Amino acid sequence: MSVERTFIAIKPDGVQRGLVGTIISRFEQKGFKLVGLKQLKPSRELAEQHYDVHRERPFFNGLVEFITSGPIVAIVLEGDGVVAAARKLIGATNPLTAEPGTIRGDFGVNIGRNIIHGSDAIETAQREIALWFSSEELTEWTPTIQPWLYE
Ligand code: D4T
Repeated sequence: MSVERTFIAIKPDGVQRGLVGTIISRFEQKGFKLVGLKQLKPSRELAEQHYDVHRERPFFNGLVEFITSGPIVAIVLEGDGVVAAARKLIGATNPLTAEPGTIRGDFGVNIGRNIIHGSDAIETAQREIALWFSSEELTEWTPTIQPWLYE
């Protein structure tokens, strides 16, 4: 078993469209544990740091404008293989080609409004969690259903 943590952000379009509860439910129902959860309006500096790898891409400025335009919901999830599994639940970057049944496939149509972010690797997740959350904001706890999720 590989217990991991991943960083998820429900982007301003997901919040504005009232999808916060639905999206969190999908991760809860899958069996992943919430260890961090908050709503915030990200600063430009935070958004630029988060998307630093895309700094030279043509969509960078628009992406930062979008992410800073309204509240986002920042989430840390924990579970076996959660980094890759959450990416599968989220679906392909372009919602138009994301599989039905995935979050982007079910709720989006445009790459610039793709509802949600999820870390793409364990190392990225560690960097993003440290960027968005302080250690005091993360809760260590054991769900009572744990024995029904893991043998
Ligand atoms: P994020 O990082 O938001 O989870 O998305 P992905 O990991 O699935 O995809 P990405 O890093 O390639 O893109 C980051 C972010 O930029 C937006 N974007 C991307 C955009 O607006 N136009 C584009 O052409 C691309 C490639 C969408 C996601």
